[in-house]
Amino acid sequence: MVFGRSNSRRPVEPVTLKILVAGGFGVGKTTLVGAVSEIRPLRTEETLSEAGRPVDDTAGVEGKTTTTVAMDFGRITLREDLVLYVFGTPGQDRFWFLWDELAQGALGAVVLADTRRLEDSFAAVDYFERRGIPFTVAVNCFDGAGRFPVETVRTALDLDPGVPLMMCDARERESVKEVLVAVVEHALERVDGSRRAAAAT
Ligand SMILES: Nc1nc2c(ncn2[C@@H]2O[C@H](COP(=O)(O)OP(=O)(O)O)[C@@H](O)[C@H]2O)c(=O)[nH]1
Ligand SMILES: [Mg+2]
Repeated sequence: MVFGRSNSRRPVEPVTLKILVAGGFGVGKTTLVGAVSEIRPLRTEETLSEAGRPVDDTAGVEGKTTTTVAMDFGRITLREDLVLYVFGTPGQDRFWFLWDELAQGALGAVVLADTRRLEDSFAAVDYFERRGIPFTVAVNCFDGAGRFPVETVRTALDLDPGVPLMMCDARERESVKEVLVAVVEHALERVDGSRRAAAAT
């Protein structure tokens, strides 16, 4: 049978999942999306203008001269049958109105954190907790930033025990891939868990 099911060479239609990347200004969201994307990432960066300077606090974000006005967008094929669309959320408070749009249909999220400015990631953690969107926290290990034990970061961010927390380098494709795989696994476990709970009732 030529057209039988056993024809394993038939191209598969991949499942596409949407993942958000959030975290404070300068934490490495644009870098992360750029590191993994197979397509030229869509970026909406602008040179920090004089006008933006009082709003965009660059203290501790040395050498950063651009700011993402709206968002980053990239795509990565994790497996032949699994493609992620990765959206970097805008870091600045004045773009909060975009978050609810971006969060529509998202499977899960990564909250990037910088140990020098952990408080900048509180809002993102809060946002996903409130909306019940599964997320993992990835500490972007900047050179010169203090290395803290994972548990210290967990306590400082007041994370639930079930939230995965990992270290990463937003510039390294393999490191970012590990983070994205962790988010997908975490989100799918949650879906699985609630299915089982529903079946038990
Ligand atoms: N040393 C180091 N620099 C990084 C890392 N990730 C990002 N950067 C730099 O930090 C700055 C801010 O990163 P960016 O991705 O623009 O932050 P965003 O505002 O969250 O999009 C840029 O100059 C990056 O090159 C990292 O893991 N290590
Ligand atoms: Mg950015």
